Amino acid sequence: MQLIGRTLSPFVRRVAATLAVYGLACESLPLSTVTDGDAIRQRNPLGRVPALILDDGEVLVDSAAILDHLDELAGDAALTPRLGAERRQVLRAVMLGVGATEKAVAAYYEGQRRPEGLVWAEGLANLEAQAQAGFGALEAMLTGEHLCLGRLTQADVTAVCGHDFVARVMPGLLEGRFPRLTALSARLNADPRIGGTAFRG
Ligand SMILES: N[C@@H](CCC(=O)N[C@@H](CS)C(=O)NCC(=O)O)C(=O)O
Repeated sequence: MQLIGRTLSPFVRRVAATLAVYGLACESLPLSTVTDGDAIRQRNPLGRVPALILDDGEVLVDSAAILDHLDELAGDAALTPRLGAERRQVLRAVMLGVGATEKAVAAYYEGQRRPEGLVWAEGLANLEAQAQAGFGALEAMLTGEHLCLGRLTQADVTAVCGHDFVARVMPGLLEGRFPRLTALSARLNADPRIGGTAFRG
């Protein structure tokens, strides 16, 4: 398998971390959406990362669809339970993490990638507030070591990948507001399977 994209992207990173937790071998092709657009579009017409190329050449796009496949490979060790109330609970927390991260990524593009003078301040503030509300909901859920089920799940992995992205590119958005999430990040990053996927660029 080959994973397309740099782990600066929280969506690429949650795939890379999940691969590592499952012990699945995968080559990394760290293409950047900023400088390698053509090469990414050859593999994903949307020009987005992550994409996962399977050994037979099939290409999976979007981290959710990729994780769905990896969970199938992992069987009972999957980080998202297969059925029922436990699955719903984990997926709710995963989607809060995904949603908060999507809003943070959009805020990053609005605030830091747009030409100066073309930034829509009200829209940016709204995106930041949405991201903070999502992370705030996760913070409120974090009453123990993990977000759900008292053990490591995809909710933890996704939340930490989103948190770490924001801590790196927009630290002001976190600014001590989410201490339990920050502590979860420290705990998960101490695990080399997850810490080893942190972007070092
Ligand atoms: N829903 C997608 C989101 C992926 C995504 O937004 N990737 C960003 C990098 S963080 C990207 O490729 N942006 C480039 C673009 O959309 O042009 C997923 O979960 O994989």
